[in-house]
Amino acid sequence: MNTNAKAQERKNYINGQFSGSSKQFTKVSPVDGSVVALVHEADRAQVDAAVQAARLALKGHWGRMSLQDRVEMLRAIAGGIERRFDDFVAAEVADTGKPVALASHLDIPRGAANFRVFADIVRTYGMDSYFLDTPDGKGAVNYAMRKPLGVVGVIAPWNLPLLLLTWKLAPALACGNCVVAKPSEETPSTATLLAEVMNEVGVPPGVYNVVHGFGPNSAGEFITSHPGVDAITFTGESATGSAIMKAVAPGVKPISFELGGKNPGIVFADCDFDAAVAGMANAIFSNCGQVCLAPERVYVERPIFERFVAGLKQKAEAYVIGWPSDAKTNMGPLISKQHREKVLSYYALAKEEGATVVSGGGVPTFGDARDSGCYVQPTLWTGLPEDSRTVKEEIFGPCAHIAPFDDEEQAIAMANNSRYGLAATVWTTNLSRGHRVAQAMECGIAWVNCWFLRDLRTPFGGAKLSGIGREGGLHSLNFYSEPTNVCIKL
Ligand code: NAD
Ligand code: 6OD
Repeated sequence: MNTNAKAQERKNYINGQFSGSSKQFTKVSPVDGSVVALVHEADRAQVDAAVQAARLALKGHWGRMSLQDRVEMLRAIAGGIERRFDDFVAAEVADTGKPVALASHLDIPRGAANFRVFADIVRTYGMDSYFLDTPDGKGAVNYAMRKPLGVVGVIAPWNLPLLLLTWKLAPALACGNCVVAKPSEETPSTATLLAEVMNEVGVPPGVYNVVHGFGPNSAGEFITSHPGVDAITFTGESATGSAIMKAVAPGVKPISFELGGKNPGIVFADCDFDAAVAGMANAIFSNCGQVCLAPERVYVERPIFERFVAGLKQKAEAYVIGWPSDAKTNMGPLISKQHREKVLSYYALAKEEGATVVSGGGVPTFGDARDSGCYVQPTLWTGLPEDSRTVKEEIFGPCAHIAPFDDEEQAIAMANNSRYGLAATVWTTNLSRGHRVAQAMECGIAWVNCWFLRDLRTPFGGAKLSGIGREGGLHSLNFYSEPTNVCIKL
């Protein structure tokens, strides 16, 4: 697969039509700096048109479509993604530089699966209904029913572009909403391909609109401040979440936020050592560390500390960093030059703060076009105090600090000593301890002897700075719909 293929045009998709803009920006490959896409930035009028189209679609075909037909439409979208699987993989890889193997096994299959999962769940989605006794003996029937929220603004990040867009889009459509979506400026492509699929399978115009652009003073802000948008669902940085919260406050709109993390991994001396080393390495380094759930703080029980650090170092140094299309590659570049500067600033900061660099800490060199890309070395540190910025702040790169602990209570306290609360992973063969520690974690999802594994019907989201609300299964359907409580006196 050639990431240097001719640059693609990525247009907005409004009311079932692809529309260009007077202003365009280039999307460059993080692999070698070549231009991969020319992106049409939506102006305010185009965002208005997208919102207007979504409102009309709500009143039109989509609003009147039976649940069964909508479910069939969601399945058709999943099928459409699968039919164009190679196109989606190529587009995701070109934008992100992630290994083809990763996009083929995770991003694109999950993009399709999200539509199938919510097609299944929405079919059996029921609500409360009660019979009330009344003094006249005739009674009343009280039931609640759910309606779409209306027009939902979906704002997505760049790390798992199709997966995270569809994680919100699929339940929003399942509930009968229409959507104005804004993919990240770094990853405009799969959201645009999805528009082609929507067209191909006959999703009515206006149901799914895509507007390209940035956040402030661009499509992101035009959506969040738009009076015609009824709800905002957002995945991204906590600071962006805070800015969006301010923008939606005047309209008192529902929000669902999946935000940043500084996740702990806790490894007890009684763990299955090899499984824990492999599992933690995978959690820290997958997608070049650009996963909100990745542990950047690792706590290891003192008797196995040195051995564990050595084991992780060996794994870090075995990563094959390279071309996305090379089957041996299991680590790609960071998303952009700007993000690489941020990650490298933490590599420098860790040293200033007194870290021992166990592994990595720099930039790999290749002697070819990849030297113009955004690669960094997988990096591990020890020796930092818990209040150092490297241990406190989200870096979002392939790196982690490893610290020892002496007992369970201390491990829990260290893990919870964070303003974030997204995820935790605990490694132990003592299942009672696994339950105990998982339940003590101040976060939205706690794994024991695994990571990233979950049934999509369970709640997903974060505590503290890591988010507001939960999505997944019925939790998503609850967010993307509005109940009306009806009581009928008989
Ligand atoms: P980001 O917040 O910079 O951008 C996310 C999206 O918001 C982009 O589409 C961007 O254009 C848009 N945006 C930026 N400013 C905006 C504004 N003022 N108004 C409206 N839209 C705006 O995040 P990112 O760099 O794309 O993604 C990385 C971050 O996302 C990390 O912090 C990571 O932890 C987090 N993340 C969280 C989850 C989760 O499920 N909790 C999942 C993935 C990523
Ligand atoms: O698996 C998911 O549904 C999900 N929301 C994953 C988030 C990953 C963050 O980078």
